[in-house]
Amino acid sequence: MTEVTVNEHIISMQMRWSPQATGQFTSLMLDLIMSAKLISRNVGKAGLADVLGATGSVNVQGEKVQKLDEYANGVMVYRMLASGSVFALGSEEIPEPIFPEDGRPRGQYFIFFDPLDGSSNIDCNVSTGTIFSIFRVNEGVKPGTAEGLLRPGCEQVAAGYFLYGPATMLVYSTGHGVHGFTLDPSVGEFLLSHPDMKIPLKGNYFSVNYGNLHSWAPATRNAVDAFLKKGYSQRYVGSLVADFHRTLLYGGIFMYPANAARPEGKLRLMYEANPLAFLAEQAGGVAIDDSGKRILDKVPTGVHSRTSLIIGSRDDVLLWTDALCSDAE
Ligand code: P6P
Repeated sequence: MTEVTVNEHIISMQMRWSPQATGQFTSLMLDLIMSAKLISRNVGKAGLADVLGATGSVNVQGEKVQKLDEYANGVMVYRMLASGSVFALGSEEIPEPIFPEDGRPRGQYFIFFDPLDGSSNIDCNVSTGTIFSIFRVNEGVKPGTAEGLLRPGCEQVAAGYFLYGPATMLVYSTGHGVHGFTLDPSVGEFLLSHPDMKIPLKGNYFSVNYGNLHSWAPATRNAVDAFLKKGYSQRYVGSLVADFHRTLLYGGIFMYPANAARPEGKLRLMYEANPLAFLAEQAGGVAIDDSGKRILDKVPTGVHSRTSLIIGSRDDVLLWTDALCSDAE
């Protein structure tokens, strides 16, 4: 089989779908890929170098910052700002968006990312990931404030994630299907391994943290239990990228409903729910919040807006919605 590198794939997609492109998006993606290779390298040697454990600080989310969070965020911020393709960037680890300094090259794209999702699992060698969401900046938006960046996910021009697992993978979409690449360490390249990914219309797995059972609303509990009654198997890694990747490949449903502690939901709209919802829909799946609203239609109120997330196979999300409504009757 002819081995296709991700660089070749991105350029072929640009030539096919955006012949008038300046190449700035391609350049941004290549800088993103280099960032992920560096993060993958450090995640991969976690137990052998002094990169495990927490830094002792707490981020804007109130979460303990792991040493690898800090490293991953530093690599992403440096390379995105140096790319010359970026108007602004927003990160889970940073309170407000960052803009290239005056006089530095500024591009037409802005990117939101979770530099190392699932990092609380890193010390026990569970898969983690980097999730990214890319928008084109609108005419007239001035740098310096988040105002022009808070756009609904349906306006993303690209989204994806890097999965640092037994293999390091990149799964991304520019709105023309979902494509998966696996890093071949022997050549240091991401090679096309999962062309045109489609999520099965129905799966046999449901993925939820049952530890939140007693803080769910009765309708939520009823909807989650519907999968138990249907004989689905439960899988929950506790690392969103890993749980979503399994759902994308095998089908099924991932649920993080609102609960008493998190009435607006736990996951972040801009750099967790939106990019995965973009991929899910491109792969023939569905992504809603637990009130049934399409994730990609939700207008963020802030860089770190949170949402509930119900995402996966079309028929399984329908089962959730039916169960929720049947309880309401
Ligand atoms: P809980 C990891 O911290 C994360 O943001 C996602 O990767 C993951 O899906 C979720 O939180 C797990 O949350 O409350 O089940 O531990």
